Amino acid sequence: MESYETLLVHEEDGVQEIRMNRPQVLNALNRTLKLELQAAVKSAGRRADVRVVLLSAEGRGFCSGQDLNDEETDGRRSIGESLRTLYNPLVEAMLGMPKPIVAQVQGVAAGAGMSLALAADMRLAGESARFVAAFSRIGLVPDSGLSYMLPRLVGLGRAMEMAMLAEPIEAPEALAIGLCNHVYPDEELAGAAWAFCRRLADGPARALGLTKKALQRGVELPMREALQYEAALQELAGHAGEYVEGVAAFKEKRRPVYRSKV
Ligand code: T3D
Repeated sequence: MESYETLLVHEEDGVQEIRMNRPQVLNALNRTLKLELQAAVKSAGRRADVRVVLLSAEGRGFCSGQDLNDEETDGRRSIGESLRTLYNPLVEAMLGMPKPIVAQVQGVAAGAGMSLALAADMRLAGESARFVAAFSRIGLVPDSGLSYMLPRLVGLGRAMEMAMLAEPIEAPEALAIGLCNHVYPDEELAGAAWAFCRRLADGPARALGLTKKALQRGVELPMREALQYEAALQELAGHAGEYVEGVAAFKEKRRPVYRSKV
């Protein structure tokens, strides 16, 4: 396994935890962290034995977004270039990976840190979690996929308000509006996240990868194309051993055992 300067990586039972490790700045994204996240996520995507990725963070915050001390902020630097080379490939790797990614969010997820949480497939939050679309606070616009993911998760009007006023959305509200999937007491969050990921890792990895694709495309396609796309994916799933095992387990009244890799 690779070693990193700004990440801690740990694997067990088909789950790979990628933990951001710059707690002193609430895991602000400096160049090294962005490059290492990109490398780690791509590597997890390629590894057949990694069935689920857990994106987590060290310390009291999940991620405070772009490290404001790491780059010039005098208005002359090309932020577009920074997004195209450092942030967008990471977000694309997360969305394109045919495996579930779960974000474990405690404390603040701000700016591009919120975008990363939203690029995960599911979000488990601690009671301390707060999501802040901080971009407008410093005169920027939503980036790193936030403008794409946020309206899909919470609806256009709500997303507009969050992006323009940049007020923190606390855990109970985040749960109520679908910004996170579950909220746990902070001290139980890590255990709950691992249990959640282990359940996913016990599932039919190939079918879950296709499910991710189906739902991502389902929110974009016209109804007829969505039906066609489902049929095409189901054709793939139906010819894989997971389906045979799933039905056999049902008939034999036992739990299915899925060993397929992705
Ligand atoms: O290339 C590009 O620029 C691409 C663009 C990327 C898009 C973005 O992500 S834009 C958004 C950038 N992020 C922000 O604007 C957030 C800035 N931070 C904050 O507003 C607050 O720190 C938080 C709301 C996130 C948390 O507040 P709080 O009170 O819980 O903590 P704090 O005391 O402000 O922060 C703790 C430390 O972390 C502090 O350092 P210190 O004083 O203890 O030495 C603070 O300076 C540092 N810190 C927090 N956020 C960042 C940071 N240092 C660098 N960059 C940060 N983003």
